[in-house]
Amino acid sequence: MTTNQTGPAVSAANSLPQTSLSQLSRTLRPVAKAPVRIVHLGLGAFHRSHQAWYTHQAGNSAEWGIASFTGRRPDAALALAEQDGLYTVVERADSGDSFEVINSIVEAVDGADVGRLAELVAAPATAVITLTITEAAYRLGSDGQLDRSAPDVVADLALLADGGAGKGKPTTPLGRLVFALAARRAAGAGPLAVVCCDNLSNNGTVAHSAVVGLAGAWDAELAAWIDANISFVSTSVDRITPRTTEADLAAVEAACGYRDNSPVVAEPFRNWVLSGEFPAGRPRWEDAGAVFVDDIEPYENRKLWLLNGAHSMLAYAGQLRGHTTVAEALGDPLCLRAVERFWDEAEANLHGADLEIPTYRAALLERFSNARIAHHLAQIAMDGSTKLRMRAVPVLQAERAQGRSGSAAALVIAAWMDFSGMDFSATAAGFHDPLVAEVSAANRLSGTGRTRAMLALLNPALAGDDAVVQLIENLSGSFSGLAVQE
Ligand code: CS2
Repeated sequence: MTTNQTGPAVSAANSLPQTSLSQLSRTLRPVAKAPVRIVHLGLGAFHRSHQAWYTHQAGNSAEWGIASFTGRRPDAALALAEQDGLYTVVERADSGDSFEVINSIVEAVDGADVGRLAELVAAPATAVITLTITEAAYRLGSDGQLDRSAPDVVADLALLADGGAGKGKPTTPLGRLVFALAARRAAGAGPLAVVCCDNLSNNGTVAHSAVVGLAGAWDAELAAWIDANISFVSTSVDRITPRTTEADLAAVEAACGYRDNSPVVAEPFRNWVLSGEFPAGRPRWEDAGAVFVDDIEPYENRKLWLLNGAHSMLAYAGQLRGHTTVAEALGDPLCLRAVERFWDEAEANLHGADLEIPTYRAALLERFSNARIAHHLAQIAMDGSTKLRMRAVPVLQAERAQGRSGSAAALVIAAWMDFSGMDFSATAAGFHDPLVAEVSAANRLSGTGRTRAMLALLNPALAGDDAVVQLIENLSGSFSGLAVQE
């Protein structure tokens, strides 16, 4: 085992008595807890391996504590609160694991506690709000605007219209955020930065329009205040972080000698590119390698198309071929070939001197084939209708605008369609998508009608293009009937 030198002293494997992480908190928090200056929405594995890790590493980390709120369920907050916010990042390389205890999360809160959220966001010391609420949670329609007809958006708008503090509290992450920003405005606590860390193109702009759209439907003056006072920072985030398993808990206990109920396993690679203003200050994330740029789009597209686009290709093609993890799917020549062809198309539409695409592609192959990271395709396959709008549709559109077919990008969409028609009754993950009802309705059609209806969920303009519909229909079945015998 190796341990990371920058972490608190937990390096002596098995030298500690079997104990829980909370019992060690005094040793592991060498100084007093940092004050809350960051509020996070979306306390999950990725937040802990990425933003919380970067904050822990920042040179001024003692000044920047995070209060992290869960989304739908309280479990992650309860587990983390029981160990005083401390948890282990297991960095899983091909060559072995290293362990580091992270202490930047100073408060872990059930997302339903909207009162505490409002209190913290309204506090003058709070300078940054980070978001990992999932792509689907922005509730964007296929036109890229807030879908005001989504049932939970309708419900939140009704609650907000009721005065927010009335009978109930908003349940969507953005509804909660808008409610909390109203409290900040009322407190006169001034500007801050909202940092979107979800895999969306132009994620700062998207978060801005979704938040202002929701606020405006409630209170036009609040929307104007948000516009004038809240900086929406765009970021490209990257660190492969599969869901934590029981085996991971056991691995930490065996190597570190303490029981951690909330460890997180991640690859050694990490990347964070940010663009935007921080009117109330920020941690020195650059100390941990974060990069601040003026124009984020080329970096964002490189990551969304090459990494996430390939992930989606592998998720659908791989599961149609009977694979379970990214590394397994990449080992299948048919899937690898589909990924390489998709990368060729994406690359032709990525411009920027310092993007170093060949190096980036080579690194991706290495990262994806890290078989010690069991990254489940079923996890990546979720919410395909939202993800493909960012990962495959732009490449297909760019290719066609150049007079080329875009068949590799179309293949991602065809694989998603085929995948959505699989029999999920025997699978634990099932088919998970914000448009599950619409997908089921489309799957009751057949032939061109089905293809067109599915495509309309991603992009109505493409669905109106007969040539694209035909292209995708012809590609349907490319990975079916070829299931690999395990
Ligand atoms: C994945 C991402 O689940 C998914 O959709 O493509 O979570 C991916 O692992 C991260 O963006 C890597 O940084």
